[in-house]
Amino acid sequence: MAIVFSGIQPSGMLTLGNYVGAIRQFVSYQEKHQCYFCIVNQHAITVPQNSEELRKNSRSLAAIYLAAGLDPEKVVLFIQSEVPAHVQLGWILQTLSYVGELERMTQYKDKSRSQGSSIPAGLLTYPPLMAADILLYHTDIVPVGIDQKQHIELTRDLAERFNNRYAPVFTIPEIQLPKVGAKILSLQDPSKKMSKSDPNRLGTISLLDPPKEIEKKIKRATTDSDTRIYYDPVNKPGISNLLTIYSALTHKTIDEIEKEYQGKGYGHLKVDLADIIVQALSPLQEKYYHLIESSTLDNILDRGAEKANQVATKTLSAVEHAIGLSRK
Ligand code: ATP
Ligand code: LTN
Repeated sequence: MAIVFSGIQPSGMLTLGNYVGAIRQFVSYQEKHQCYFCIVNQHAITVPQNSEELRKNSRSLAAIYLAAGLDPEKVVLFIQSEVPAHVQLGWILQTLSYVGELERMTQYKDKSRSQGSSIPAGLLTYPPLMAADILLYHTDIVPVGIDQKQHIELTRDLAERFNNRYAPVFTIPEIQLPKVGAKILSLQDPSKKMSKSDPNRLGTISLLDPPKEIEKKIKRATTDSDTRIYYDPVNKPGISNLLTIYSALTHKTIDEIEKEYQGKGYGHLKVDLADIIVQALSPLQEKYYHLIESSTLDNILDRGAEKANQVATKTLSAVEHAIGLSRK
């Protein structure tokens, strides 16, 4: 059975971008693959976090994973900091990483820009920790949005570097992007991706937004002065983003949607799209509010950490043995 691993940072309430680009893909793997899904809280602290918020967001992300349809009997769901092998292997992979290749990561460049002159070193050394997350589980497939492509390529390079230098311990993982919606854009600034830490809430649809909020945000989404509805991401990024969301949530092709809206205005498309999003999110929201109150969440996370620890410590031992860090 192929092994799947992915992680999401508990850095705020998830967005429609996280849903289409990541979580929805996760659910499709659980029947036929061995899946590990992680709440990567140690990645989240690469930028300042409030401790109460971080705790709340981690729990909330666990509830979202389950509300989206992940079955804890089929997948291993756990919190990164409860499996110490992640930082242990992360350190080892840092020693194999070159500062130059880490400095070339676009997520590092983007996130360090907003940190002024005090850039946390963890922002730079984030990718070897992400590589550790993936490599500990002998992962074959990593479902993510396109913004993570560069990190997955680095993970593959680090795995190969280790295997060549020491011993063939690691599986080389493959990235898996969604067919539609690998990069959902901000509704306010379609030159940027929709992001859960974007302070402009109008640009982002949160998975817990009530229907009125969704309608308002879609209605105010940036479009252009033309009135025709067609897909042209260069000249019409706003409307193209709305078409992408529409297609991702209905499984209609962009072509089919363009035909359906021939001769109709943006307002028409926006009203229908808001309704499609509300319909897609309402079952998830209902399950979420039920789960967040229940104590089963803690049991699931405890069991997840236990299973993840079993696999991760074994891989870490093999790595330490290959390097000569263990006594035997
Ligand atoms: P932050 O704003 O804190 O950096 P984020 O919203 O970018 O967070 P992550 O936790 O970094 O979210 O990403 C979780 C997963 O969601 C990753 O697989 C990422 O590729 C995917 N993802 C994030 N934003 C989008 C988006 N706008 N479109 C498609 N996929 C996305
Ligand atoms: N870097 C990712 C989050 C992440 C991840 C992972 C994704 C951390 N570890 C392992 C896939 C596999 C992000 O910023 N979205």
